[in-house]
Amino acid sequence: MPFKRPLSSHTSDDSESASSHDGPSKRLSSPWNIERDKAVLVYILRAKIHPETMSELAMLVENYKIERVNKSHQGSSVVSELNLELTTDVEKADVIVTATNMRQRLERHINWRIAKTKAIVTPLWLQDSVKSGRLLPCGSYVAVRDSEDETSRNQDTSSGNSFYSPSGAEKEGSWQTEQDELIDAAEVELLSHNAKYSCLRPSPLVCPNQSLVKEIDIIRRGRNIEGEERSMVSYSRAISVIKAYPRVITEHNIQDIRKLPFLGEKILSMIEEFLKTGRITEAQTMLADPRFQSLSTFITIHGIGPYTARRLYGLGLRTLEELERYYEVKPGVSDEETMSLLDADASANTEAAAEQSIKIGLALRHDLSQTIPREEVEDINRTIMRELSHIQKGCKSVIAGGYRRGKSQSSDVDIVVTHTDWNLGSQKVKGLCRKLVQRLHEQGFVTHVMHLSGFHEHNVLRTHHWDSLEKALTVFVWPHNSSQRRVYRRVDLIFAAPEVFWTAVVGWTGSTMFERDLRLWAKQQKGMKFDSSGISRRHDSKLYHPRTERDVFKVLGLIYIHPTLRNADA
Ligand code: 8DG
Ligand code: CA
Ligand code: CA
Repeated sequence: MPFKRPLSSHTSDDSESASSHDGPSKRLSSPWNIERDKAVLVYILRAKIHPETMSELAMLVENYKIERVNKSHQGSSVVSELNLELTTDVEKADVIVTATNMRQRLERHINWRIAKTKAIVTPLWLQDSVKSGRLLPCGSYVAVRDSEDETSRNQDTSSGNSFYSPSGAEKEGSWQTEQDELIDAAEVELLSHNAKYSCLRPSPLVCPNQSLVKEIDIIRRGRNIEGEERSMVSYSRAISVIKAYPRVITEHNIQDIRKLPFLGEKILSMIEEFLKTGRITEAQTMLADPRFQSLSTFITIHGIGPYTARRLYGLGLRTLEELERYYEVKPGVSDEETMSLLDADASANTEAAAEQSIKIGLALRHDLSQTIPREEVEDINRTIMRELSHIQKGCKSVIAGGYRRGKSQSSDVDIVVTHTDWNLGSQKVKGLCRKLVQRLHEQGFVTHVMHLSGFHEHNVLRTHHWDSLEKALTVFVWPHNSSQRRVYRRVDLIFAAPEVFWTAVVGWTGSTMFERDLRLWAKQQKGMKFDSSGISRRHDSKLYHPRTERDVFKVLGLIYIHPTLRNADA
């Protein structure tokens, strides 16, 4: 669950009026009830935390503090509001960070009477908060099950983070957004960072070796744009293994790293080079290569994949301005007849549609390349679900993608929708995607549709669960704030029948490598087929209809992994 924030926290005017109303000393930065400029005091309980991890956590706070102070002295306008201080006095602490998940164990070190007045969270909360530069909602990071109530009360009383608790009219049940599970520390302990499949490993958003991961990712990107698929997957695998490794890699523990899966001699020597120099020569050479630069830039445009990027490069094109001229696009202007897609055949996957999609992506690239903060992602979901409730009551949604994995900024919004009626929902969502996009267009929210696909008729040559998803890749804009410049956002809408809703949510939550390994695990270890639109058993085509996300993992014979631990990519 999230921190409470003022309803209109994104406008500076509102925060000013809040302070003049309440007086600055009363203005609260969060429901922790900590005054705005006061630091959040963090007590890290040593028990069960490896000494190395302990010092990493402490360093994390200290380095962050130094960076924040420096920025503030330099008069930077991006000084984070997150103000953390370590304390060794648990009584003074606002938050207790612990790897212990049992109340009895915690009580061996801290009096419960004191502990229960604090937020008690896992180390991941600290790592993710520092990474995102804000006090993250604690609900998903509750460490001790017994403390859930206390933790919620101590830091967090408001509605939706990755879910939205309807208020006012929405409470009447016309639509809802699903709540995410909490992290269960005991369950996380059952996972192993040595496992061969990333769906068996806990992979945090930011890992202790993040700068190494970023460097290797440059080489992975190089392989991707050149179409070297096998090599790209090898680098993706290596990255995913490092993402799950829980300690900082140093020259002293490199022997441990040698035991991890998928790290061949070449990668190991790159890691050694990185440890010595902070760089990998091959990555740096790539960054300096004009071809790498052009192709990397081209694939940032929606609709341009590596293959098209190489074709355009082959035509002598090098910059986005040259692409604009080639496609006869004016920046910021896109009055393509894209809405005609609404009338076109559902599977209009023609070359013309692909080119149209590139033209839109190119024209709107300045907006579409901007990331979207979590609050706006939630606003977009709320708005879309409100519009949907005018067409069909009783639907529910989950915001999937990177948002669900805990990213503070998303490049687009992925919303998976179904109907709450288990028996009749399938009929009720049929055709809804197209109707919703039509309505959103009429209301001025959707300006373009890059792709629209409907339910396919049953086709015996396909496995049947391919029939069950409807999908619209759209461009969304806030229509009514004429005082501000409108910003175009990419929004993916996915409609699923109730029986495949949770497989769709798992499939669209990612990350990409996590998904790849889920499919591989299902096939190699379970004789099953998994994709966003369903799970089936290969030998008799039996279909599974999981009722919860946990059920998806259970059917696949996997320990549940919280979405924030599915960050198996860089
Ligand atoms: P971000 O860059 O958007 O912040 O990160 P992301 O949310 O992880 O990336 P994404 O490109 O929006 O992809 C989200 C997940 O959705 C990812 O795991 C892959 C999956 N996905 C697509 N396209 C499709 C598709 O056409 N079908 C299915 N089943 N899954 C898809 O991106
Ligand atoms: Ca996304
Ligand atoms: Ca997406």
